[in-house]
Amino acid sequence: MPSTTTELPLLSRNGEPAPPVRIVHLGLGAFHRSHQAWFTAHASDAAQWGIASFTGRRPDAALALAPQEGLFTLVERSADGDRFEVVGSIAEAVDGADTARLEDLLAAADTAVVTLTVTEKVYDDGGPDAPLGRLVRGLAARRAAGGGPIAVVSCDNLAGNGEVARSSVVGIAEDLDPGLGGWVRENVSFVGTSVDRITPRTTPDDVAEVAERCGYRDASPVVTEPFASWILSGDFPAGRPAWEDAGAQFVPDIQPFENRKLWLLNGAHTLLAYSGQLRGHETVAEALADPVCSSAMEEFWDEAARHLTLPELKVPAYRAALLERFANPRIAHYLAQIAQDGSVKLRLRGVPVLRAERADGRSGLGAARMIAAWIDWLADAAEISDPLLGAIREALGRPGRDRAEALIRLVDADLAADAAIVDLVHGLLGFAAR
Ligand code: CS2
Repeated sequence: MPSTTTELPLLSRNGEPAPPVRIVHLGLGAFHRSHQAWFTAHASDAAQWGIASFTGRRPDAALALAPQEGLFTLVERSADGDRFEVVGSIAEAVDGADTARLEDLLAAADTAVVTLTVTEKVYDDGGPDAPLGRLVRGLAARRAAGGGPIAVVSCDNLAGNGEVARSSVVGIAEDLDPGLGGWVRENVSFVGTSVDRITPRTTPDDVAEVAERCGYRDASPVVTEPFASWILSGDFPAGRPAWEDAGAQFVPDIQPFENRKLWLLNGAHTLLAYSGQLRGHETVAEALADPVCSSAMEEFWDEAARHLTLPELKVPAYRAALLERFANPRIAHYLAQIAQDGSVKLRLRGVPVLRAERADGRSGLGAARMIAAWIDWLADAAEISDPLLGAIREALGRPGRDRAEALIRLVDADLAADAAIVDLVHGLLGFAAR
């Protein structure tokens, strides 16, 4: 065994070819690798499906993966220990600024699928240099080359992500050229999905552990939980990998599944992220062990569950599984990471439950508590990362109930116009105080 990590060989394909690119991905991050790249590598036809994965704002992930030929180690971390696996489905790791490569690949008839993990907030960003603007220019190249129909698969945590992607992409295409808008409508299938795999940030300790346990150097391993779920709904006009071999489910109607995931998993995350940090916790597992946080979570779950009525959703079993996943003592999932972009996440994770509860004549206390925890956390936070940061700061400058109302307005204007909701949220402030 060499004495230092630098003497170890770099992870490599050892002359074996990478699978041919037939999937283009935008948003090369850890979640893409633990999820879509892993599902693709586990399809029975994996040898025919390579991914060209493009970074978003920074090229770092491409710079780390390119020297190791797109390969990376997936560390599946369970309560009992770690399992290591080299994932080979990423055939090319590309700097997102390389739009010429993106356009070439999208123009190619062999490219059948585009997957997206661009984060929730990006779907509102119609700028030409934003990821969806780049995608539209790639689709223009496909139209010009006669590349044929293609599927776009959003893997972001948004209700109706397929439809949201469709309206953003069609809107940008139409602004560019009405003919292109029409082509997109007719040739691009927007597939809706619900994606799930808890994937915290990789730490330097994880990199060192892979070197020690695997005997090679990997600059960019990914750590994830054993659980993985992918539920999809829509057409793939140019084909797709046999993802069902890896456990993906294809359903006629995605919405109930997406609501279950967004409300129960992501909603609980958001509630724990704010209430937990207010109480001095750093990780999901720590917050869960605090009865103030866990009882707020259960209260919110009870509300959400009233609107998740399809028997196939198996809500009690799903909740039990979540408790186990969140408590995984070896996954350090930082609350600060989840707390980012709160204005967007609350809109998707808490507001629909609050509205549904009120429509049924109930108070929506559990969902209101999620908003209250956010407001308290904003007032206390050393660092806030949110697309509405300027407006948040302005609202934080106001006193008492006005502040609550201004912040609620950033999440949902209708809620802020309802005095009873503002009073409810305002009255809940401080519930997670230490
Ligand atoms: C989390 C998600 O950061 C967050 O907002 O709620 O990334 C969550 O871990 C994934 O959706 C799990 O599948």
